[in-house]
Amino acid sequence: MARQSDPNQLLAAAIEGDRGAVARLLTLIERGGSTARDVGRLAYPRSGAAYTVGITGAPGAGKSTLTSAVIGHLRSQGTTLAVLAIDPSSPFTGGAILGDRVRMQDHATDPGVFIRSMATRGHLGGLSLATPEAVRLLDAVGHRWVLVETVGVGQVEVEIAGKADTTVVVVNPGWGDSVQANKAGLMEIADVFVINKADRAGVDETRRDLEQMLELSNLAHDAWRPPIVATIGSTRQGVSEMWEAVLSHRAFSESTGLLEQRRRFRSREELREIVANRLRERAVELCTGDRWDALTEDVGEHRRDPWSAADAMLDGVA
Ligand SMILES: Nc1nc2c(ncn2[C@@H]2O[C@H](COP(=O)(O)OP(=O)(O)OP(=O)(O)O)[C@@H](O)[C@H]2O)c(=O)[nH]1
Ligand SMILES: [Mg+2]
Repeated sequence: MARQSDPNQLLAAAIEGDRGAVARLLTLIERGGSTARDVGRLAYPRSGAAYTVGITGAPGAGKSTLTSAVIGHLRSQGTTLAVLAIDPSSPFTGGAILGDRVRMQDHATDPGVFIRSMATRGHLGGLSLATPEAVRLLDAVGHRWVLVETVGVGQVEVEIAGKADTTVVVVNPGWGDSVQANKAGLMEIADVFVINKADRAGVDETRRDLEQMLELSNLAHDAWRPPIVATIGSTRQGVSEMWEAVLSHRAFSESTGLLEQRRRFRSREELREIVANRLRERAVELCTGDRWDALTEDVGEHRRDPWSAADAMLDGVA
């Protein structure tokens, strides 16, 4: 077995198909810090061939059920894949993740699927940097399809969800009344809409609502128009149509240059975030020591305004 913490050896083992090594590397990424950066540097040159599909929507919309159905669909065609379930709040051993595990356990012993839940609570820059890094690792060890399940509630979650090559937004009949999702944000990132729980009433109204919102969003005539697919996750009804819609979007993105354009945009944003994060870490280091104590004392005593105190702290810092 590879030494437990050496990223080089772990990556070599992971590329040879050692699933434990992949899991261990993902844990290192999850923890953040300098080891996570080492893993990222090693994985980077080997990445670039995977295609990522984000599955997002309100809590309980059926994302995990659909993900599990998509796994079944792809595995029946002999396609291998990796799945990341991103949980923004629970720690790695938390209960919510167990829920995902339970629903995906049909696939637990299938060597053609790698499933992992990720949580990165408490890290600076946490999820938004760890998610692309985790995807890159799965890419580097040979996965060609990576599915990422994220909850589309807040701004940050929706931003993470929108970082996939194709984003599937899962809604339910009666979505119009739901307050548990960032609707405007989800409308913006959707490449495919899925109305799941189509066994319930209100599918046609929801379809009309979505179409109306698409009309209002003023899509350019040559832009991709997100298709709307109805599914029943629990019986897999509509799941092959949902996957067909993903494949159509992929073909459109690849042939029009949209994919390339999105990936460039994403890498620029990631770089910007890494720089901002480094500066934030540097700020934490900087705000200690005698000079800091003296300046905070001055500001506390109203002898000095915080702006000039900050200037004094930053004096000589590049
Ligand atoms: N009636 C009905 N229930 C469904 C359908 N799809 C999923 N469910 C049920 O809806 C519940 C939530 O499904 P999940 O797949 O866990 O939803 P999720 O979006 O992954 O939930 P979180 O990860 O907690 O945000 C479960 O009890 C499913 O069995 C469907 O098409 N119809
Ligand atoms: Mg889920």
